[in-house]
Amino acid sequence: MKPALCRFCRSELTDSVADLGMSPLANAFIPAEHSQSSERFYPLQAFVCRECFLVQVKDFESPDQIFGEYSYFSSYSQTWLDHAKCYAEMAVERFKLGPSKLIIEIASNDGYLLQFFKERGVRIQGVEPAANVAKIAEAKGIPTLVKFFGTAMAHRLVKQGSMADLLIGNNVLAHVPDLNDFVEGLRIVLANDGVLTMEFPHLLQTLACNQFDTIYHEHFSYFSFGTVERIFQHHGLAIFDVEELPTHGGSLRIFAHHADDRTYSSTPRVRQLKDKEKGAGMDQVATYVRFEERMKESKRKLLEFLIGVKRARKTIVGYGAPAKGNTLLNYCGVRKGFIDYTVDITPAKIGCLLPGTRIPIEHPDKIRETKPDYVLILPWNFQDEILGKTAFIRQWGGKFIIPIPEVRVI
Ligand code: JHZ
Repeated sequence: MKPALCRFCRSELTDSVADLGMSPLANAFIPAEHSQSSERFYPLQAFVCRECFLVQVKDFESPDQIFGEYSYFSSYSQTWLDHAKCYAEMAVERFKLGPSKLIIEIASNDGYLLQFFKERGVRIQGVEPAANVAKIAEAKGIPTLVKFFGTAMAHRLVKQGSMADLLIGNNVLAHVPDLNDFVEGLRIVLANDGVLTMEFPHLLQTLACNQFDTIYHEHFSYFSFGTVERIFQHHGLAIFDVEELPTHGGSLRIFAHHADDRTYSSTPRVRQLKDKEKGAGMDQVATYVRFEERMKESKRKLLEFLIGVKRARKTIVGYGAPAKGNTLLNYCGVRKGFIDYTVDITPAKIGCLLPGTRIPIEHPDKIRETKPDYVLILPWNFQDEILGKTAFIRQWGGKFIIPIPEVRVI
């Protein structure tokens, strides 16, 4: 079989970073009435490109199939809403955004972010391909175009006179199969003196913190700063500032503008981060390839721990039904013999089964009813918020299990 090609630079992909075996789509929750139906599994393996160091999985399903009806609603975490509000306040201040300015957000989801700009009277436009999610944003009064973003959409926006003074894309870059068309679209729709900010999980942290569960088919690509800078440069965009954020296990927020725009000069943080990545070996294939062994060892340790708990006749339930939890459980082969059920506050997930493992998703109240000995926190990125909400399990001696970077009990 011929090797696949890098979706950015078209080099052959020969180096595996993580082979997670066969997995279903991580957000394809199974409605209870389909519990007896079969489901599709796809190879889940990440490769690194030797030329541009873009880490990526092959695409097996179209974005339509993955995002057409989406079960992820950004507003179901207070931590994330607080983060969004904080960003909006910073952006209004730093980029002097008033009623004459237009903000376009790509992948605006349920309006979790644009609502804070709306409150401040700035003009807003959301772009969100999942109709069921966009409907919630529309109900909040956030105008939303229900379509995938790319050069076609960018030309359409420009034609109607909508060029972005601030263009935002949070946790969307990983979800784009045609990366070049997407980034070219960003360049087209960005006003001449506009600013683009994007947030995405930082590959350096993904590798360093063993976050193999964040690899799933919906995340087509995984980015270091160096690789994003290269992709942006190729499309006439220059990154002038960057922030390291604690969100989603360690993310970057980049600030970019047109390569010929001199409004902002590059901050020292750009050089510092490049040095940090070089120091971490992000320009060497060996750094990426090493990841696989650590991932395998994590699987063994988690299983060893869970087997010990079950042999001691203790009960374990999950907290959360995040996409990453489905990679973790499917890769480690953790099914109902270990976990009785998981809980989630997202109404669209409650009553469904997890893809692959078929673990039922219940309302969080079920934890108080069944008093489990252990609660496995699947969205470990929100562990502080979840630990706060479920501290009551201590009343009956319950404990929490955090699976990433290595299994840990608290
Ligand atoms: P969460 C998401 O991945 C989605 P996921 C997406 N694929 C992406 O790119 C990455 O983030 C970066 C629930 N919950 O965000 C809500 C509670 O029930 O970690 C969610 O179902 N109670 C676009 O899906 C899940 O947990 C709570 O108190 O891996 C969290 O999912 C909280 C805080 C959350 O990610």
